[in-house]
Amino acid sequence: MTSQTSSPALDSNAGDRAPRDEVNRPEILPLMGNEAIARGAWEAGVRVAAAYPGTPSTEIMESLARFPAEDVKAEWATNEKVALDVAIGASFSGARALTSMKHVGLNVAADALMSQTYIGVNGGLVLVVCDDPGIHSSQNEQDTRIYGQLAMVPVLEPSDAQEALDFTRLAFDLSERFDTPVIVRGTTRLSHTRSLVQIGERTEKPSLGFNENPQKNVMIPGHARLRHSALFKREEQLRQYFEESDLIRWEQGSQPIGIVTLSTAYTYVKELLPQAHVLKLGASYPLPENKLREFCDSVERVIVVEELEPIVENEMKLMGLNVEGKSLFPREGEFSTDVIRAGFEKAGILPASRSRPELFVQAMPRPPLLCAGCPHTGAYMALRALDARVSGDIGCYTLAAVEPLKAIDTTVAMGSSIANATGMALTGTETRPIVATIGDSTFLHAGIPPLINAVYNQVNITVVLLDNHITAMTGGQDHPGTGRNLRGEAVHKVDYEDLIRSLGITWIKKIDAYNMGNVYQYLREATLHKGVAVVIMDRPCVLDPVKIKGSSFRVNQEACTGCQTCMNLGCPSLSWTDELFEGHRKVKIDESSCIGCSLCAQVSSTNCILPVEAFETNG
Ligand SMILES: Cc1ncc(C[n+]2csc(CCOP(=O)(O)OP(=O)(O)O)c2C)c(N)n1
Repeated sequence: MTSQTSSPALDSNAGDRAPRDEVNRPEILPLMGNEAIARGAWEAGVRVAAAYPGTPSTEIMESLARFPAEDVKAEWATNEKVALDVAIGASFSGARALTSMKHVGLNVAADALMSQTYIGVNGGLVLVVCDDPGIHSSQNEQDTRIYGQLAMVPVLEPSDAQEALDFTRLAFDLSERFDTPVIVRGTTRLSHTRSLVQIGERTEKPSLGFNENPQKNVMIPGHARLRHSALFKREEQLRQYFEESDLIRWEQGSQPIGIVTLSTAYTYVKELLPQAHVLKLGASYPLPENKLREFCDSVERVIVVEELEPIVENEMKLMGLNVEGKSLFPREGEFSTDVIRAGFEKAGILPASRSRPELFVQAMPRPPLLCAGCPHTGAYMALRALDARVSGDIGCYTLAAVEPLKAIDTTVAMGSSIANATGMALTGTETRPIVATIGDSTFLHAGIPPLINAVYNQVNITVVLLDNHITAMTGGQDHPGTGRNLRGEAVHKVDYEDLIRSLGITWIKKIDAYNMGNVYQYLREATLHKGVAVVIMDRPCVLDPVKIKGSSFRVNQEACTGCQTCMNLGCPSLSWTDELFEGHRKVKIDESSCIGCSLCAQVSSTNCILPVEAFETNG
């Protein structure tokens, strides 16, 4: 399952690549930011691209996979570090390479980045990292630009889809010219906004071949010390470049106010203060100090408008420049025209707005819910009944932490569940059975080392592997456990039972996640086992590859006592009747959304839920 695109040249499944002459035609297309990034990389002659999915970055690799296979090998990797290392390997071999990830993915990949920045590149190496201001779909809100400073690699900051293409293309040139990995930083707003983009042709980059240079390619202390000094020279060269580059754009205004801004914040500034002087930074690291000084000298007051952390503001203050920024704008959450307007009002630059009529009807807040028939539901229902201490992980199943399932006690980061459970077990103070729950994609991403560690350290924990045969949370991407790659080709499929057994675990049960009797029974048995026990919940996601729909179920209203057991599943197809029957409501099922998983019928205490056919035959 891949995301939709509207680009004629790109509009196909990842498996069906577009013919070469079709994609090479220059034209103007409406592209999503992520598609534009993919296009920019392809035009730059990228040969190898690898990623692990993560909102808002996922469509970059899906889009790249639609370009001709002979141009670019675009692959899903098992995690972001693996993806970056694959790209690094391709760069070593002289090809242009790209990896893309969400902001937290860079935490996983950071170890490799922090060495690679010393090594530099052979073929151009670009990391596209997409931040999630406002935490629409993540576990935190960190600002990738701090990694740019830490790794001393240039960070380019497109503000719209055209720049997404242009900056990505340029990033490869900068990478080779300055011998550095380059970060192209996006945000949700950039990734998922669509606008008209002038596309170009692909520039073929013949392979540079492997560069035999152990002093540069092998990071042992003696080499790393020399390379560390090279970073400071490189930083200075990049600074000089940005001083002159048109990535830094000074837009003359008629007001005595100067705004320094970047990324999508630029577009809000232009909308609100069309008359201000604007210094638009196409790159946030390293900063062009002379240009910034000149700009500050030319206006009476300088305000920095940047989403998330005060990176540019603090740097400018360190330069001794008198600027304002986070005293006016929040350091958290996503920017919008309203947020920026409020800051300018506080600064006295815009008149305080009267209470404005609501322009949009606010959508009713909806609680996050697992899908009707989600195979993760039963396991959590059972774990609640077992009164287990559940360490959770990241995936659709994280939603079982909230009402009504409320069956997860902790969730930290991808792959944390098993080691968190291990730590709980090591304390010896937990009286409840300790259970880690983890999805199949997350298990392959970062769940295997902690499972080895749990066996090694001889703890008593149960691991529930929620195998829905897909990466559901990010839209249904394949992974090594699905037996298909990004191009839709059949590849080796990981056998979880064999894998887990090979780690020294003897208690393994694979069960159908829809068989509630087995789910209760085997989870209970697993928690009584001494050592590490693994239960594999085996059932495909209801949305993969198309929505699965079996026979719907219906409530026999006469028999329903309103006992609530079925409602505890949190299934969105179930709701209470509006009318009262002898003082209480009964349950009804929306038959159009019910997919017939039968979980509600199985847990019902009065056997009042039956397939619709049962009602039809009984009249
Ligand atoms: C480090 C990191 N990379 C990527 C993501 C995005 N992401 C969230 S959950 C998830 C995987 C979910 O797949 P799975 O574990 O199989 O559970 P499912 O959603 O299918 O139930 C991904 C890729 C993330 N949150 N953190």
